[in-house]
Amino acid sequence: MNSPDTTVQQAKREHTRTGMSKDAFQRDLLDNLFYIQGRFREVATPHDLYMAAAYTTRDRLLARWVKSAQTFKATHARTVCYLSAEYLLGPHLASNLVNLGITETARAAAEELGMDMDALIEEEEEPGLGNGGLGRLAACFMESLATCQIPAIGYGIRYEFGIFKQAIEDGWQVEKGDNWLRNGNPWEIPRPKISFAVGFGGHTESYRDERSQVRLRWQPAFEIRGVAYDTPILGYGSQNVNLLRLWKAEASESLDLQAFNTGDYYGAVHAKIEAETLSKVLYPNDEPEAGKELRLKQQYFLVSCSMQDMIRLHLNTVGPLEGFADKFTVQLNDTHPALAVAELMRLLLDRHAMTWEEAWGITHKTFCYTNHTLLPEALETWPVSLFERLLPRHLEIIYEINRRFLDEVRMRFLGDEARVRRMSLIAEGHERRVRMAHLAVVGSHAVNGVAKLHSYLVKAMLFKDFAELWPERFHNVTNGVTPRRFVVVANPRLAKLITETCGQDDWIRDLEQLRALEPHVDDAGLQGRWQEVKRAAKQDLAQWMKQATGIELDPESMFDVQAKRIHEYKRQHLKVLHIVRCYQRIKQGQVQGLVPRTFIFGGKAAPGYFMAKLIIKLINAVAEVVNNDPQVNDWIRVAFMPDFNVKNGQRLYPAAELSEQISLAGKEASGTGNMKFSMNGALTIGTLDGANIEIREAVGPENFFLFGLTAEEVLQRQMTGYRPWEYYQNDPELKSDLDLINSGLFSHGDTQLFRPLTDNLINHDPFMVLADYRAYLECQEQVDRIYRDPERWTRMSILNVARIGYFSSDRAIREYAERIWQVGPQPVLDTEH
Ligand code: GPU
Repeated sequence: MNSPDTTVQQAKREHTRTGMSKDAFQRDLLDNLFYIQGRFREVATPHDLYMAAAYTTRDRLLARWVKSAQTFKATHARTVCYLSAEYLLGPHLASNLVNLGITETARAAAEELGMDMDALIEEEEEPGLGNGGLGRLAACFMESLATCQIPAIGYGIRYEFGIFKQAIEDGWQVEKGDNWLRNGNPWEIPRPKISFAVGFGGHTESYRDERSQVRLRWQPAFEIRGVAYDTPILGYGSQNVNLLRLWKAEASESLDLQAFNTGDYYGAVHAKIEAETLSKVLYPNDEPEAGKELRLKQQYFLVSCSMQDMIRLHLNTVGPLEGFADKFTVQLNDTHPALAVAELMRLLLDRHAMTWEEAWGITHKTFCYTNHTLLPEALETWPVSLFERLLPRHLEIIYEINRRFLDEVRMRFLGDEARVRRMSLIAEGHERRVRMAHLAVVGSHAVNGVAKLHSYLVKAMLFKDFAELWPERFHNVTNGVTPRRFVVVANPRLAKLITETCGQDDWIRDLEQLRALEPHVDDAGLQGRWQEVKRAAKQDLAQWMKQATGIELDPESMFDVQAKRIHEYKRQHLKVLHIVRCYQRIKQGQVQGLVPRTFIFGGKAAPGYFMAKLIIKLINAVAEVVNNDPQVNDWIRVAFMPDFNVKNGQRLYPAAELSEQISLAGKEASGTGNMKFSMNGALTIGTLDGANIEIREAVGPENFFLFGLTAEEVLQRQMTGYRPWEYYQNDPELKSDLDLINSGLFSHGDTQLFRPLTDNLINHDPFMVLADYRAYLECQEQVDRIYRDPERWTRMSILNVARIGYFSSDRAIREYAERIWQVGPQPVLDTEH
């Protein structure tokens, strides 16, 4: 509370518009309500109040933003450009308040006006500009870059419709449009002056330049424009603000003009609409869209606008482009932006008249590439014919990159034409295709995977030939997540308890300091409070779930959660088999040793992924039977959280006690949900896959429930021939669980509904669910045993948090900065504006 005296003094010192005191915040809240929303307190809707709070918060970060831009300009700071087709940002308000350090001030200001800050925060609709882990990683990285004071620009697409909203109807997933911009977006600033033409189609031609050199140029058939929309990304405990620059597609003016002049009004408007479809919608698949022309156009649109913008910035600040790779380092977030390699080459060759050698030297020094998957179906390739039609100049450049590259391969591996074919940027076959991953590896000086095992497999399997040619190019940077959003914002009670126990809140910007919890692990006082914090979060979730789904959760039971995209390799159906087993045991009276549990699922299925949608239906079908059977619903309940997104994830992580990370070993590149759960005190049951392995090492094997085949065993089984039906025939419980699913019990007598799923498991089982079933059940019994000893469980939970510091995205960013980007911090000073 400010006394009247200090308030007066503060008001004098403070900028009248952006003061950080409670009174200034309060005044501006009302001011913005009036001048921006045109409302007064009595008639304002919760959404009006949210908007007023958002603008009030935005005003307060603008000074930092401008200061950052000035600093980076003046110091010629080396800048990281993160190129990503996805940013799964989550709501901004709460996290910006935390990073500005004014959460309590804003809360108090709102409260005095009779507003509930939590209700305002709840009003915000999140920008769902991503599918899952890859998009959320980009968002965590942007926040950590600012926290680590590394100048960065995130480039992406301003999709008008983000990832669909998921509703559950009759147990099935139903997709609803995500019209997130409907009510306006207070966090972005449009930059109509920052816009670039992007060409498509047409042909290439040669001409003689002023020095009579023969050069090539591209004459596109049509052009559209990309316009910049900027969103500031705040760091925590630093004044640094980084830029997220998203491109919106619009009709190019020249095209408009042409049509209007010829009197073709309809044609002109139509062309505009056509152009705008380019950034209309995010592809809702976390695998490439086979042959979708619009998707390739989106990728090129992103890449072309971003590379042109970097060149503009370079010419404006540094000057001649020779030093481009010293000013910028560009990270390719998977292969979606890999075309940037060809686009930078084109710009340097055709627009800036460099020689091939000069242009390639710069390009190769500029790019780095992160691979996020080993799944063959997720590796992007595009038909050469599509390139020919859409990007003829880029295809020529890719051919020339390939020609020079394959010469190098031939020199190193004389006579090994099989290797040349394997490594080529072009896959030969009945339809020739461009391999985007090969383009990314050849065009970058650093390639990394996202967890130790994954990076090892990238080198040993996926890019084996490349690793033999260029071993020094390959790295590992294990993923991380931001503790600001996933602990401080999502779980304020836990944050408070940690701060009180550690005696300070430095852990928020230096997560390794969570170690200070460890000496207190046996302290009964801490354990009691730790349990209360978890209990309160479970109650919050139960309340939300009741209102959202009608399902009543019992906060006394263990909350066992699997939340992630629905995918066969992630094995949500293995979890279902466990639930069916529990159901049968309870029905048969075998409740000895069983612990009451609530099974909670969350996750979206790609709209065209039939099997994933059937898994959702199965979960809800089992839930319906289990939850309505009084014989079992004291023991177990099942809930499917609709529309799992960042916002809903923030409700889930604090309440989870058991985190399900049960993918088939070797399939999950890293996983990042595993880190979010553990950071909130959930214990993990998991396979030796992705970052699970490193989490287990960090928290101690005795504090992690491990089961299942190793990646190596998986490969062996697959080589010697895996026969899932043998498991089905030889394990009576497994057989009975699968048979029960087919009995119609969960499907109102329909014995065919789940056949595609069960038949696939019994006859093919590509992700070895049946092979890991028994080990999984046994491990779950171990979970029950330990849960029955709350002290022991709590101890393990505290140790998970105390030792999870490594998985902060700040650590990941520091590793990229040192090992991949060679870039250091550029602090922005806190001076009067
Ligand atoms: N991932 Br490729 C996605 O979310 N989308 C993709 O298109 C591809 C990968 C995920 C991985 O599945 C996950 O294991 C990883 O933690 C995450 O990227 C971030 O690296």
